[in-house]
Parts: sequence; C-alpha cells; structure tokens
Amino acid sequence: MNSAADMQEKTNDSLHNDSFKGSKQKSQDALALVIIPTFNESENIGRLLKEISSLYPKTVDLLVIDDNSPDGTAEIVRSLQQEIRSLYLLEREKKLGLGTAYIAGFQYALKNKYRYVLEMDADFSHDPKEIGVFLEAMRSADLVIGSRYMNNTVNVVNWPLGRLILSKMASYYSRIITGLPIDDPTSGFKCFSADVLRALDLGKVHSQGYSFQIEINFRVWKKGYTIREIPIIFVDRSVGKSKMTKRNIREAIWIVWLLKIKSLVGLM
Ligand SMILES: Nc1nc2c(ncn2[C@@H]2O[C@H](COP(=O)(O)OP(=O)(O)OP(=O)(O)O)[C@@H](O)[C@H]2O)c(=O)[nH]1
Ligand SMILES: [Mg+2]
Repeated sequence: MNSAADMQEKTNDSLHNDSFKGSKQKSQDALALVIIPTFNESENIGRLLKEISSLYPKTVDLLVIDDNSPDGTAEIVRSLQQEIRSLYLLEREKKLGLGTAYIAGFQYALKNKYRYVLEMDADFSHDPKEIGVFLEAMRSADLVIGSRYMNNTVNVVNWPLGRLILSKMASYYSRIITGLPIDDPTSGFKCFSADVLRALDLGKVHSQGYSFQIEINFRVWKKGYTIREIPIIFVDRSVGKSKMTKRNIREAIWIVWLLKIKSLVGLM
C-alpha cells in the first residue's frame, strides 16, 4: 500500500498552531490519521485510544478534537499522551459541533501530510478492528464509507427503533433529493484519501452538525471521486450520552435542499 520511499518522502512538519496543546511531530511512518471528535466521552475515550494504538502501533496516528468537555475527557487524553506516542489533542473552547471539529481535523491532517484520514466516533459504535479493512479498501477508492445498510440489510445492534427510523429516513431523503448513490450517507465511520480532502473547498462546507456527513459525501461525489461502501456493524453506545439534538435534524433537512439547489445552479 505504501512504499518505504513514499514514507520517507513524508516530512515531519512541526506544528505551528498553538491550540494543538501537547502535540508533537507526526509519526514518521504513520500512514493514516484517525480523527475522533469528543464531547463528554470520559467513559469511552481512554479505552478506545489504547485499543486503537495497540492494534495499529505504527501505521495510525490519533487526533482527538475535544470541545472543552466538562467531564474531563481532555485530561484523560493528555495523560495518555505519555504512553501513546502518536496521540494528538486539539482543544476547542466550547461545543462547536461535529462538522467544524472534522474540518479542523482535516486541516491538521493535510498540514501534516497523512495519506489517509479516518473519521470515527469515540463511543465504540465503530469497531477499531475495522480500521485495517478501511485502509485496505482505499486501494480501490477515494472515499470509503462504513455502511450499516448495504444490500438492504440493517447491521445495527441495540439502537432504539426511533433512532434507526430517523437514520434510515435521512438516507432515503438525501438520496431522493440529491441523487447521492450511497446506502448510508450519515455514517460517521469513513476514510478519505488526503487528495480528496485537498480538492474539497473545506472553507465552504455549511454543516455544523451531523449533516456534515451527507454534505461531505455529496461534495466528494460531485467532484467525481470513487466512493466505496463496506459493511460495518454499528453497536449503540453502552456508556455516555448521545449528542444528537433536534437542531441537528433541522439542519440536515435544509442542508440537503441547499446542496441540491447549489448543484443545480452550478455552484458545486
Ligand atoms: N468535538 C465535538 N465532538 C462531538 C460533538 N458532538 C458530538 N461529538 C462527538 O461525535 C461523536 C458522535 O456523536 P454521538 O453522540 O455518539 O452521535 P451518534 O453516534 O449519532 O449518537 P449516539 O451514539 O446515539 O449517542 C462522538 O464521539 C461524540 O462525542 C461536538 O459538538 N464537538
Ligand atoms: Mg454514537
């Protein structure tokens, strides 16, 4: 997947952004950056970071983007930076939404010259063991999406029926209005090639919250990149609270129309 020469070509850029507290240099041989946004995930984050770093000690670096969680999530990450060499932390001053967290993470990944950039939730809904499958699938795609709904199946464990219906409705709605040919457009477990992220105008992304997933997929699709879905099993969080709000749902409803209109008038 990556030659030694390619790896050497990557530079170890120092970071020049003061908000990346405790950051070091990018690991020399890291192929991918896993971005994990957090808000009040103190019960999950430590175990998750340890698990990923023990599964992928060399190929994967980790970036947690924490929005000043009152439960001490950032302190846990900071203390783990002593034992996990490839763990970085971006602390933002308040809860600014999932979409803006990912944009900040993408900018960090591009600046530090990772080849692949993964998105992942902190709450163990996404299985760390799948990261290798995503990287393998990137051989034949520019964006790989972990799908809960491929081939008319539903691979969701322990989700309340209401959440499942909402998620399925969002998938149908975004497909009918925009034509986006993806079974699970709201999935938050995915992997981008850095080239795709570089080609997107990240400053133009509208979504602050969960509709970010739909919007970014739409932008990648519109640019003609290859999107591949791979099946994942999504397990509902067992600890911590959901951050999904009615505001997120309202945003998704209008964002889909905005994307449609912008693409019709040639603005996308
Ligand atoms: N930095 C940051 N992270 C967030 C924000 N909102 C949610 N997150 C994180 O984004 C990930 C997904 O959020 P969840 O609440 O798990 O969303 P979900 O998976 O749709 O909902 P549940 O699993 O039902 O709780 C988790 O790691 C959250 O901690 C935010 O505003 N800022
Ligand atoms: Mg979750």
